[in-house]
Amino acid sequence: SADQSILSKFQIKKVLRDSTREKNIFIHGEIDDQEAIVILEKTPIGQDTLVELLKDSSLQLKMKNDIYSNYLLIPPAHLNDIKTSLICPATQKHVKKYQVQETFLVEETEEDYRSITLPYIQSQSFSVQWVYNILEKKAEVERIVFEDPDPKTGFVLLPDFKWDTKQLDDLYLIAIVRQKDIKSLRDLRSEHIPLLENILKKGQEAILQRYSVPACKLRIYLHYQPSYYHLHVHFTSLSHDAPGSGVERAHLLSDVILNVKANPTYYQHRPLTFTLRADDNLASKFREAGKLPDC
Ligand code: M7G
Repeated sequence: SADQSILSKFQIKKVLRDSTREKNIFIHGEIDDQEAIVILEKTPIGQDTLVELLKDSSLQLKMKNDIYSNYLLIPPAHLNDIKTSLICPATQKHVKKYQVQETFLVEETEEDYRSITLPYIQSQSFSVQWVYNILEKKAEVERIVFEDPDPKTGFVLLPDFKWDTKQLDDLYLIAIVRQKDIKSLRDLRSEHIPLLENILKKGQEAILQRYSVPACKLRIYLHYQPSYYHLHVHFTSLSHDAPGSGVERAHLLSDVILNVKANPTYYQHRPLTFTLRADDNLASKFREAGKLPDC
């Protein structure tokens, strides 16, 4: 099929990022004259595959010294796969997103949001077509783990793009809200409390049911800034160091609920801090406004 041979047509232009620690590589290239990004990642050794891995692999001794030895273990093919993501056609903004870049911390006031961030979001954020495809059942239909059809408090829960669902070690799901007019954390007000509580409770229940992972093992949060300005909530395994789960980007859903309960317009008025990438157009806007004086 077309999908079988697609990577053989990939012409490498540049390696955007290469992490020996995360064991992944992000490559910019072209497929049939279209810009493309390929992400290759070695996945965790799932505990449930251990017995098979030790029993059915072939083993080559590489070195031995006293009590110490190294082997090369060659697993059966189905335990040796590489998670592969493809974005095609990719925009220049995708290329920037995956390129290693210097980052700056910036504090965005209510006024900065109105005068800098909002116009930027409206003019040049990523398309959310993929989100609408999920909500309208045009893509990933069979991957849905749970859905609540309520137009106000409803959402769709499914595995994130970054999770191949093969092992629970790096569990990663997202809940996409049905309402289309909530861009981000900044838009959340007291009227959204029932929505947020619904996502928290039913999301936890659905993950317990499907994956037997209890709420106390989950990190449930929103990103600010997100890449995609249609409200969604991240559910990641507490034991997995998911990218974007650090304090400069992740806002725990439980804290968000408490903040909005204590102050209905908390997220409209509070300055919010996040990082900007040096080559991001939003960084230029903040710099022009004098918000990054030393950077
Ligand atoms: P974000 O905070 O807006 O941006 O989160 P980030 O990608 O910079 O973290 C969006 C989340 O949606 C990320 O965790 C993505 O991996 C995930 N995601 C992105 N796309 C394009 C898709 C998709 O097509 N399907 C699914 N299931 N998840 C996606």
